[in-house]
Amino acid sequence: MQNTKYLVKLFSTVAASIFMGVSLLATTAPAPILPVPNSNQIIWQEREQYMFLHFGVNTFSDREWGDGTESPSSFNPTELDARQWAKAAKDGGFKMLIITAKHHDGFCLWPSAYTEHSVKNSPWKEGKGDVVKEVSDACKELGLDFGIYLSPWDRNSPFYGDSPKYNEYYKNQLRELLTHYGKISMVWWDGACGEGPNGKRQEYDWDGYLEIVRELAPEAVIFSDKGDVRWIGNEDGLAAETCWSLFDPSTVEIGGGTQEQMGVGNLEGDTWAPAECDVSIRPGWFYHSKEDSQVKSLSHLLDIYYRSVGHNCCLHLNVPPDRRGLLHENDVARLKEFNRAVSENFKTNLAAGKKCTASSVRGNFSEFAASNVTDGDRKTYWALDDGKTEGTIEIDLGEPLTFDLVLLQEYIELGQRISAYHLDAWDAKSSEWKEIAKGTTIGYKWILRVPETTTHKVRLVIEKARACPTLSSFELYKSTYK
Ligand code: FUL
Repeated sequence: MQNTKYLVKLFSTVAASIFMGVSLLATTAPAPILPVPNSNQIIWQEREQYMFLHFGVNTFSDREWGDGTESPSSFNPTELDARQWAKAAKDGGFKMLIITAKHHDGFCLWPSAYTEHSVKNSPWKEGKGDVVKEVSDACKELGLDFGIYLSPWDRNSPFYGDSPKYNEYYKNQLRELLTHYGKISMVWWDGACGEGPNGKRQEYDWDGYLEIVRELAPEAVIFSDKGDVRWIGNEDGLAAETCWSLFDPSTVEIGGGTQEQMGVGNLEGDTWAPAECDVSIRPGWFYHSKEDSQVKSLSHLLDIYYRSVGHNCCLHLNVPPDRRGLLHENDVARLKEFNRAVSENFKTNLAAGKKCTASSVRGNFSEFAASNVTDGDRKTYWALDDGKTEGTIEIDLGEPLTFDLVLLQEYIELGQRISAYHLDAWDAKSSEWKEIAKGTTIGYKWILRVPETTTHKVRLVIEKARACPTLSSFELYKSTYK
């Protein structure tokens, strides 16, 4: 008996050492520094931009927040066409649509079996319509991902404030949405909370809600103050000059996160929770005809783009359908312009395939060569040896070229590492390096807008990092649209 035990132990020790030896030989890559993104979060981040659709009874009452007393008969779009929404999103370069299946007024855009306050009691399609289905079908048809906003705050439900009863109601609605419409890629939770008709404040069962999403929509990321994706802390679509995807959820209450807590993230955070920048293309979230002339300008949207997608976040741009059930012509035209401008500005990477050299390369392995940053492949990266947290990478353009945008990416699969850097351009006249930009974080993507610079050499100097840095892109562009 003793002998058998000994042999089993010996065998497992030998097997473990062989396994470790093999994996050490096979992985020369830097060890991940925690926290790191999961696969859903990577897919989310790579979408970069997706669209919000605020639509419901507010569209017809001309309000931003309904109080729950609106009659379902007010909901009557005359030409609703979710394909038009999806097409406009696609033409704008957006990869996913998120619909307000239920906003704070409690009106449901799908025929929920748990309430009468829904499209089923509206004149639209004689009560036989389902907006959520139309949007999810349009997304499938046009190859977009689809997600839902389901407001926990419900000013119509008689159960609201009777906490267990309302939680059950909310969970039932979640189940309906997560099982009837195919793949759900995002669940968007607003933290707003109020009192019910009984004068009591509703206590949400966030853990219970979460369990349902994980079970029924395993591919979905959850937007919440304590979610897979956090809020950037403002509704202007703008991230700060430092933006960590690392976060410490214990510092916030759901619905209570401030810009200071949410914006920068936490260098010491133990959770990967990158930020989303949400903003409306118009002043309001819902459609109001008086705002037809207030659609954000192209330069405003570009500024938002640089400070959201270009600041390690995703952009969630709201474009509200109007009373016809169409996106307004002005918004559709602006979306097209926006996509044209972004595509044009980032069309020609002046550094592509140019000669790159670095202060050092991890183990001198070609797998981690400096040239990985100019090969246009996010999955290949330059890396330094363990313990090295400073380094320089230089691109020789071969001739003087002019740029005003610099795009940097870390290989976030191994964690976000870099915390301070600067960018130098070679000044041929004085034969010295001149600093043209300074930064802190990079993460998935950071875009630096620099003064128009003409040079034949640029370098990135990494000054500080949480662990040996990885860099997958170092690209230079000259913008056409400002
Ligand atoms: C806020 C809501 O109160 C607004 O109406 C809108 O839905 C926005 C996206 O979130 O908290």
